[in-house]
Amino acid sequence: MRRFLAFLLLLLSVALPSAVRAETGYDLWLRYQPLEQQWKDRYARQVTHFTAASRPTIIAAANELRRGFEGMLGYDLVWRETVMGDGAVVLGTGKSPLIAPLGLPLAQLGPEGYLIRSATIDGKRVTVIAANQDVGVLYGVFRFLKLMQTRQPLDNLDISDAPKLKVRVLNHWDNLDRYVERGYAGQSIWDWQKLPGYKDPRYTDYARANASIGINGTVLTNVNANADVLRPEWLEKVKALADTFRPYGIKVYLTARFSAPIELGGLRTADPLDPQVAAWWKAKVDEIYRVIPDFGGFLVKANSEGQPGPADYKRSHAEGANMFADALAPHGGVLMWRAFVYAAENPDDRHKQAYAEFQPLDGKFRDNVLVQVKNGAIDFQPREPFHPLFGSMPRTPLMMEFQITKEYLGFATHLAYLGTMWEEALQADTFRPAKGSTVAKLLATPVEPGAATGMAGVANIGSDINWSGSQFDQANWYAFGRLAWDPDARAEPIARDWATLTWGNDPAVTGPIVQMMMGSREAVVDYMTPLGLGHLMATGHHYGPGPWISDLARPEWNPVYYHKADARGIGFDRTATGTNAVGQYAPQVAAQFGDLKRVPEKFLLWFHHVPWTYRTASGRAVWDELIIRYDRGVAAVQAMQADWDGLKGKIDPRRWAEVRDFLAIQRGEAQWWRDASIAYFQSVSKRPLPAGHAAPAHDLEYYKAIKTPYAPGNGK
Ligand code: GCW
Repeated sequence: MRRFLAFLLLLLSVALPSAVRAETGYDLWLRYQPLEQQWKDRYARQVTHFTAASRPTIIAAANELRRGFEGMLGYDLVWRETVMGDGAVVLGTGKSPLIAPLGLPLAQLGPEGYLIRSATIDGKRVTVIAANQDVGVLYGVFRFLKLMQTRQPLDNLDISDAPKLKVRVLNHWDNLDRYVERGYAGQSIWDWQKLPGYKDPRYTDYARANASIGINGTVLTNVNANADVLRPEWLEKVKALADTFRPYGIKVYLTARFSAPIELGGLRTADPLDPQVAAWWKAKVDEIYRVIPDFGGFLVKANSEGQPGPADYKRSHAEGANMFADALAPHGGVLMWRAFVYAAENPDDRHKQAYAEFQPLDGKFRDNVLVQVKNGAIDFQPREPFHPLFGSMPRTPLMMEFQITKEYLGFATHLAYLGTMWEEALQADTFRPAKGSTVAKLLATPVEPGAATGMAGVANIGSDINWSGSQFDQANWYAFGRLAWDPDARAEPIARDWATLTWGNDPAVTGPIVQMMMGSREAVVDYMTPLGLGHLMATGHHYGPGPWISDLARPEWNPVYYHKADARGIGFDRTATGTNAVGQYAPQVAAQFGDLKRVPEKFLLWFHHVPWTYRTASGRAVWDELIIRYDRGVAAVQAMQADWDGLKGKIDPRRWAEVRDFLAIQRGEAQWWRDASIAYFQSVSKRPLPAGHAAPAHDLEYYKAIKTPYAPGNGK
């Protein structure tokens, strides 16, 4: 009997179809699962071998092709350097002797674009993946593999693409002890202690994943910076990572702690106008470039949330940034300077402070400076209007900063696809200088020919086996890369691509998944911060609701500062008669946001303080509407749970079960948000709940008493 059982088990494990084999999520969207037989047969005639040069990036591209073919078709492509035959995939730049005679229109593709073309060489039908530089070939190979992953025909190809932004970087808020600020996916993947001696193979997979979506840089360290990373022994570790990433077209950048000349250099000041300080930085930068010749540059957070900066010496942000920029310029490095500043001493609306400080500096930054601006003026809330700096500094390269990690959108467990949020920010019309000047357009238009452009995403990557803390958070990494490549791209097709690559090609699977993703961020908005509310999260770790919090040292740290609810009404008056934050936008935008009749309802309480009885678009009082939104949010999570249940058996069991359990956590936390928020706001408004909407399960004191001091990711 026992033997029979063993036999049965063996049989089972052999017979298990690949679609239900346990997957962990480690392979991300590069799973290269076996194709259906008809596609194998079809592609097998079209791709037989490949020819390529033997430079590192081309080798990386060829290795990826091999990996893809082995996974999808079950065999390796043979590398034949010279023999040309039908079905060859030819990789190379326009200078390659096989490609040059084709006279391909490569010129307009720039250094990173690519072209994929069906062509005839020596009478043989081949596919050419060509570019001006090797990295373009690598990008083309990933695109080619995606065609196969999504079952597209490979005959008569004529595809070309090029990134619209130059600097496409991840920002890791990773500390040197591997703690990740706002990280919900485990520890930092940089195992500093073992570097440079041991290079975890995971670094290569990280580089592959990034290259596959066009990311070309990574800031390894937290913006709340530690100067130690600039010490020689640490630079050796950084070099090891840079060497691993280089073939994938990824440059490394570091955060520079403004006070490093004092902490490391023993100087008495870090004043950017002090010649000794400038000389110290110049020497440090020269040293870095001796170790890492293609070092990308620095990212600096200065005079914000306790970080040192030029204001400590009564110097401007431009004076601070330019000192670094001058040291980096001879090496071709860039300096990314964050506009995320607000000051304890400044009583003005926090919404206005970055604009007030930076806008007057337009034109005062060196050419190799990018000012890095968060999508909204407060801080990565589930919904914010676009930052008024976009369009307001026409002579300064501005880059976008999005937060991929979900500090304010439910950490790793809540399913929230951020593509829709980012599309909303990118497609916002700044009206500067004129109608149609969307944020996307401004980002992609250099302020003068050749000037830098860019986008940064605060990474959600950690040591968890699935990289991002959840299967669905991988989609946010993916979407960030795609939008950094093309800020005019749309969230839905990106979600569709990701779903197909990540969950398989069955429309019965991808259909519901895309639908879940597309509604998911709005659900979070509804159950956390509906109708333009924001920053109501509990203090410090930002886990869970805390709309009642009012006792923190700085006014703008308190949720009550943001919602301003009282017996009469709710919302932050930022109109001309309030703080006039609307005055920082173009007049057309200000006229819309500032007018109660015209403001989009999604921003109602962001810009206006209204009585509880204020009639919203639905005809209901804002109080009733608020309750309805909270419940709508919870219901949307329940609907996602039902959708997911319907996919049981169609998805490999381990990933399916993980998502099911995370959705259950999200459901519980959505309810918590809804109940705690209603209990609090009701204690202020003293109004009854609209008919059919249940009272919170507990009283307000119960929710106030919930403490979660060990919630992950808190700043230290
Ligand atoms: O979102 C807030 C976070 C801080 C972060 C800061 C910033 C790195 O709560 O943890 O610090 O913004 O963007 O600098």
